[in-house]
Amino acid sequence: MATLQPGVVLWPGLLDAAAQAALVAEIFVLLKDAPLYRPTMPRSGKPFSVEESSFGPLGWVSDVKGYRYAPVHPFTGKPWPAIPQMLMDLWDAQTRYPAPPECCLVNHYSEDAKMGLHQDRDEADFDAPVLSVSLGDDAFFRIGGEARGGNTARVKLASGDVLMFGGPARLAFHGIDRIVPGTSRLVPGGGRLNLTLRRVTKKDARPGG
Ligand code: MD6
Ligand code: FE
Repeated sequence: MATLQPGVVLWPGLLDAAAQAALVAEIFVLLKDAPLYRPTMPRSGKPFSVEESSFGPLGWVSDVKGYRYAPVHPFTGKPWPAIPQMLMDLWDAQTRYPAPPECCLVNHYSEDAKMGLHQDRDEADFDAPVLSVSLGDDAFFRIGGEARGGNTARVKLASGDVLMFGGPARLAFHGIDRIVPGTSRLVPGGGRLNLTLRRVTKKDARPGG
């Protein structure tokens, strides 16, 4: 385990090869029901270079109207599949947060895909960390502080690595500069999958207030 900066914890290779293979197999079954699609940027409508889907009661979506969480897939109109139990257990073990994640965002990177510096701030609950699992090809992850334009550090994420963002880093800017194509044979068709588990609503929120 390594603390990269206050609130950013990396567990290199936390998932072994068997766990990674089982997880990828389960994800591809769920993606038949909730296919990967290419979201678009707010306002400009420019397509993302990554493809996305989600699992759980709320999925993260982006289109010309903005970023938000939605209970159904934007193209199928169906509820998202449940988050795999293995990821629910991983959330409990690594975050010890007293409420379950509500969204597992799936990002799929083919060789030219990247993700610009961003904050994860569409959640109502910033007390909960975000937990991220990397599968497949290596990627160069960039992390900075809470202000855009500050110093950043770069770390290589490999298949099976688990990263947690919370506390003082919950709103840190971060992104993926690029992946390193061909460094893994785990993901069918190549590339990288990243799963981010998020708590979206406040843990003591009750329907109707
Ligand atoms: C990625 N990850 O690794 C993108 N967000 O492909 C994220 O955007 C991310 O890894 C919040 C917390 C951890 C992350
Ligand atoms: Fe993020």
